[in-house]
Amino acid sequence: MAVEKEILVPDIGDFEDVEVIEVLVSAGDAIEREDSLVTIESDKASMEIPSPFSGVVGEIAVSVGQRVSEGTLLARITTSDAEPDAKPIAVAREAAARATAVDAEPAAVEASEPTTSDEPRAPQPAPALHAASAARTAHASPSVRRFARELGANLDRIQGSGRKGRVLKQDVQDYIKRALHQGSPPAPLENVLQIAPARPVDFSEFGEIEIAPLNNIRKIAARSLHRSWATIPHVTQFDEADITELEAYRKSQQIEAEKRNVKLTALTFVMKAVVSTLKEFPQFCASLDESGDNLILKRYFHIGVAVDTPNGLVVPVVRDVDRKGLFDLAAELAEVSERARNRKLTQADLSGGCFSISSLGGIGGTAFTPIVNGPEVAILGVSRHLMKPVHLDGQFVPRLMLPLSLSYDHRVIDGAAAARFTTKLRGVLSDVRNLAL
Ligand code: CAO
Repeated sequence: MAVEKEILVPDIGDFEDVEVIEVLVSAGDAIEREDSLVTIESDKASMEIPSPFSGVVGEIAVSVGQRVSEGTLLARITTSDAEPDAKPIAVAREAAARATAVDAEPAAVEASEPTTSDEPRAPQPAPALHAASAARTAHASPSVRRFARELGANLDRIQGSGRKGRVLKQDVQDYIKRALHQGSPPAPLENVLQIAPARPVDFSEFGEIEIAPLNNIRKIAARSLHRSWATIPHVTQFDEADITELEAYRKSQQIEAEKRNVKLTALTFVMKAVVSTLKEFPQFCASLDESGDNLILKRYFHIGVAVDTPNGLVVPVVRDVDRKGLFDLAAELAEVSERARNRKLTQADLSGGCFSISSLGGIGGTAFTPIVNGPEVAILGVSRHLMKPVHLDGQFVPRLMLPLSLSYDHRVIDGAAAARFTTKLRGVLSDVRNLAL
């Protein structure tokens, strides 16, 4: 008979109130005992929490960004009756210690290798984020895994000279040396771009330095920006919208905005104009599916807005922009960016976007090349508007021009479509009649 069991965060040593940075399973997944469920990360290290049972995942009770401690419910798993009760994870504390020792020398880490095949696996220091399979099967300490990952070497292909075939740092170095000396293309290297790793530089040789650890927001943003930059073929289309009339209209609404206690900036109009344009260009409001063979077209209009916070960039999502008026949107934008700056955003605030806007208009600059916020396929950059001489009806007239930078995923969007999109967008922004959007 099937039985539903709860999986709680086990004893994770001194780790408390740590952030979930990855959820590795989904509801409905059939999992084996010891399959990793989530990755958690403290300021010092990350680790994976394994399932103590085999079974089928029912509810996932945590999401990325949520903070957990020992005892927090992670998931419910439906197991068969035959599945033995989980043994307490007696080695968790050691595992946590190993995780904090991520940069320790291999020998020191090896001494604490505690797990036997009969025991549930303790939370594991996270292996490579993108090359996890290699790190999972080879025996190596976290520091050696990290070292191999940085060099793009697949641990599975390296013969370990340590106890029980454990791969040591020296083994990785020898492997890389051999690969380079063979003069052959670096086929054994897993780095698909086949770029030689940069030589480490000791900057203190050249002057005084200070080490500033990156906070979690920056680290998580860095990962997704890096993923998007490396996996999406980007092209950026530039354009300018004449917003002279729009600006006059915006100013005419200031008294009403003050009455409602909202700040009506150009960005609110851009959000509405983008949605109006997306309706005509549905492939910009889409994501590629996992196979890469199908485009998932979204019939809703949830727009991500990049917010600059003291802790780094975050992109909360404003939902159903098509159904909201300008003042409501302005109020929501102010509210969500305030929460972003106070680190009060939830995972729900950060998910579900169709298309993102990054506005640097309040700061400056003439144009930039924003990175697509994958799995979305396009992002609009907005720069500072400027009064410019524009040739109209045989003479130069001063017009307020808003620079637009549309980056898009060229696998999904053709250059001609992108040019049509920005042309439509500038048309919507330029014609004050569109303000009754
Ligand atoms: N041109 C000229 N001025 C502009 C403008 C534009 N395109 N857009 C806004 N402004 C003005 C506003 O009117 C406001 O003027 P006042 O102070 O005189 O009222 C001022 O600039 C500041 O605006 P704001 O930043 O408070 O408001 P916003 O609605 O334009 O933007 C938000 C809100 C949250 C998006 C913004 O504060 C922010 O964080 N921007 C940075 C986003 C970012 O970092 N992007 C880069 C990510 S990497 O791709």
